[in-house]
Amino acid sequence: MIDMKGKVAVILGVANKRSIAYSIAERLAAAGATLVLCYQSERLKREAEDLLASLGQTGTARAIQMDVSEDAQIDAAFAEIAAAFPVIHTVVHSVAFAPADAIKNDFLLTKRADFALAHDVSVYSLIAVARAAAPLMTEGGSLLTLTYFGSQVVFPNYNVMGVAKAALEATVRYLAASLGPKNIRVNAISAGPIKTLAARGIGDFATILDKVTERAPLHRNVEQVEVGNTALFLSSELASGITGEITYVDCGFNITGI
Ligand code: NAD
Ligand code: 0WE
Repeated sequence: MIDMKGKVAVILGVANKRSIAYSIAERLAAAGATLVLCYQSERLKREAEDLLASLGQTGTARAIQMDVSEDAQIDAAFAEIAAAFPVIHTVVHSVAFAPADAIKNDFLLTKRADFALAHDVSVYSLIAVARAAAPLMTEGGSLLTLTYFGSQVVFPNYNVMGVAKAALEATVRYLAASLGPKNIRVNAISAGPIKTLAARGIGDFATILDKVTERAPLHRNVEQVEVGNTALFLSSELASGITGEITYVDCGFNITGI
C-alpha cells in the first residue's frame, strides 16, 4: 500500500464527482494525504466543500478558489496554502479549456483569441502554478498534469486543444528540467476518453468510446479510478525516479496502428 500520511496534496480541476481530479483526490485521500481542493469560481465553492466532506477530509483540509487565468488568484491561493501548511508535496493540475467554437469548427478557422485563451488556461497555467508551488515543496515532490493523445495524432474536433496538449507535454519536460534540482518531479498522465463535464457536448463522444472498445488492446474504456491510481503512484515515492514523462492510461489504445 502506498502511504501518503503527512503529505499535503493540492488539487486543481475538481468540478464534480465525475472530474478526473475527483478520482485522483479520492485515491490520494484514501492513502492518507491531506487535500487542498482548488475550484475555479465562487459558483463551485459549495460543491468543492461538499466533495471534501465526502472524501472524509476534515481538520486542516480546505477548499480554495483559484482561477488559473488570473495571476493574482494563483498568488492569493498559494499564500493561503502557505499560511496553513509549511510544506506541500503534490500538486495535481487537471485543468483545460478552449472556447466551444474552437473545438467544433474547422481547425483552419481557429481564431487568434481562442488559440491564446486555450493555451493560457491549459498550458501556461501549469508554469504559473509550478512557480507558485515550488517554494512550498521544500521536501521535494511531484507535479502532475492531465493530457490527451490528441497531442500526437489528429482526432476530429479536438483541434486547438490538441495543439495546446502538445505544448503542455513539452512544458512538462522543460519544467522537469527546471525543477529537477529541487527534487520536484513533473509528469503527465495521458488518459483515454472519459465521460466528464469536459467531454459533455462533444458531438461524437460515444463514437470515440466505441472505437476504443474495438481497437484498444484491453477492448474497453479506461475508468476514472485507473487514472486516480496512476496519479497516486506518480505522486508517491514509488515513482521517485520518474520525471518529464507522459504515462498513458488508455487501455493501450495509443500503441495500435489500425
Ligand atoms: P472536468 O470538466 O471535470 O475538469 C476540467 C476542470 O478545469 C474543471 O474543474 C474546471 O473548473 C477547470 N477549469 C477550467 N478553466 C479553469 C480556470 N480558468 N481556472 C481554474 N480551473 C479551470 O473534466 P475532466 O475530463 O476531468 O478534465 C480534466 C483534465 O483531464 C483536463 O486537462 C482534460 O484535458 C484532461 N483529459 C480529459 C480526458 C477526458 O476524456 N475526459 C481525457 C484525457 C485528458
Ligand atoms: O481535453 C479534453 C476536453 C477539454 C475541453 C472540453 C471543453 C468542452 C466545453 C476543453 N474546453 C472545452 N470547452 C467547452 O466549452 N478531452 C480530452 C476530452 C475530449 O474532448 C474531445 C475529445 C475528447 C476525448 C473533443 C473532440 C474529440 C475528442
